[in-house]
Amino acid sequence: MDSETKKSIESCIVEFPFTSFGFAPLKTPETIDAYKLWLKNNFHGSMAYLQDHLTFKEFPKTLFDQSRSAIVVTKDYYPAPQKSKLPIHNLRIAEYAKSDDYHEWFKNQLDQLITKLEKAFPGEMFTAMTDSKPVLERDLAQQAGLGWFGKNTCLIDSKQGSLFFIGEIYTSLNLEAIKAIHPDRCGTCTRCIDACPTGAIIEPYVLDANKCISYLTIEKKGNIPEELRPQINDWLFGCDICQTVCPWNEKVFGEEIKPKQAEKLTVTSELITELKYLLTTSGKKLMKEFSDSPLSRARGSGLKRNALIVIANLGIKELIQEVIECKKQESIKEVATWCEAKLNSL
Ligand code: B12
Ligand code: SF4
Ligand code: SF4
Repeated sequence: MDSETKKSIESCIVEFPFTSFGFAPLKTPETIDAYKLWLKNNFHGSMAYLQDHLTFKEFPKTLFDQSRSAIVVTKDYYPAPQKSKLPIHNLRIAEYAKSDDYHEWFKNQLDQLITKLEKAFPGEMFTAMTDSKPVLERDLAQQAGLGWFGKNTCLIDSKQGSLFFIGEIYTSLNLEAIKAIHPDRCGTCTRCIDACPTGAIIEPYVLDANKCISYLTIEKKGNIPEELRPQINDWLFGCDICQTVCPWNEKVFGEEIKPKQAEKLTVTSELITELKYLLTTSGKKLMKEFSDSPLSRARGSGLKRNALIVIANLGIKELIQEVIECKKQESIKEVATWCEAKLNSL
């Protein structure tokens, strides 16, 4: 890679509000064996697509003809770069979900970057992705020098923390890394492992998704195992605990990031109104209202299921009638019955 190529790409990238970027040649990821073991142990739960993606992740050049390397980009999501129009402001949702869906706006920014790159490099191939194609993104970003794998499995940068998305552009250009591999700075710290309410980080760098609140509230279809429901506490969608306790995020974002998950939410009339809205609005209407938001990933029935768990955990007896009504819907009947029993036992 000559310095002209590097300079030319950099001058295209700096026009965008990205957090950091680097380059990585496409090769078998260093951590592919960890990925294979993770799948073998069924830590991916019902996310069967992660198994189907194995070959493309192991041999990245097979995903697109001509691709040889990747331009890897990160974008901070805290504070929210794009305020979403969600009718939810009081319930606890993961920070990344407070913006519109990054699969849209971040991907659009990457596509706009491609338009510039195509002008600068006519005849070369570029394809943008962010959590949208079979790419082992944390490994790729680590190879591009954009962070280290934390014990919570998130990629962390000592200046940016870990509250960022990863996106990449595969290209036919032959690019070499421009940044050194980031050293592991977890040291003897185990804060994320100790703070995880469900024990999902079963050992440093290994997460069992079956136990993770993020998986349970976003990805899992159907019922959530009863023994895990109390630990979900008041998380309606996603979970940030293993990141907000991390000293590297505290260092970047200050004390404000720390107490976010410390105590239960106060039950206010606004909070009750939001939960009532989730229970009484049809699944179809919820999907329409949340169409631009990451929350749509859980679908209407998933959001209602999560709301019922939050209601039970916060002991919101004011919503008992709405909870009983939910028993009429087959997909949430079991959790509504469980929630009713919890409220009645108070
Ligand atoms: C499936 C998935 C999930 C699953 C499983 C998460 C997981 N840790 O695997 C669930 C639904 C739980 C999830 C949750 C979240 N996710 Co997610 N998720 C993905 C997805 C689609 C695949 C991840 C994957 O391949 N997992 C497989 C396992 C084996 O990989 P891993 O856990 O990352 O582990 C790696 C390292 O730990 C390392 N490793 C393993 N053993 C060892 C041992 C040593 C010694 C070392 C050094 C390293 C090491 O190798 C592994 C493979 O590279 C990616 C997008 C993509 N295409 O890559 C986004 C992605 C990882 N998710 C992302 C985000 C933002 C989240 C959440 C923060 C959302 C939220 N707030 O609820 C949480 C974070 C939870 C957490 N602690 O990971 C971002 C992460 C950005 C970052 N800074 O790291 C990604 C990259 C999406 C994106 N494009 O931005 N996610
Ligand atoms: S996201 Fe929450 S539940 Fe999942 S590993 Fe982190 S702290 Fe545990
Ligand atoms: S909390 Fe500690 S162990 Fe966990 S990722 Fe952060 S620095 Fe590493």
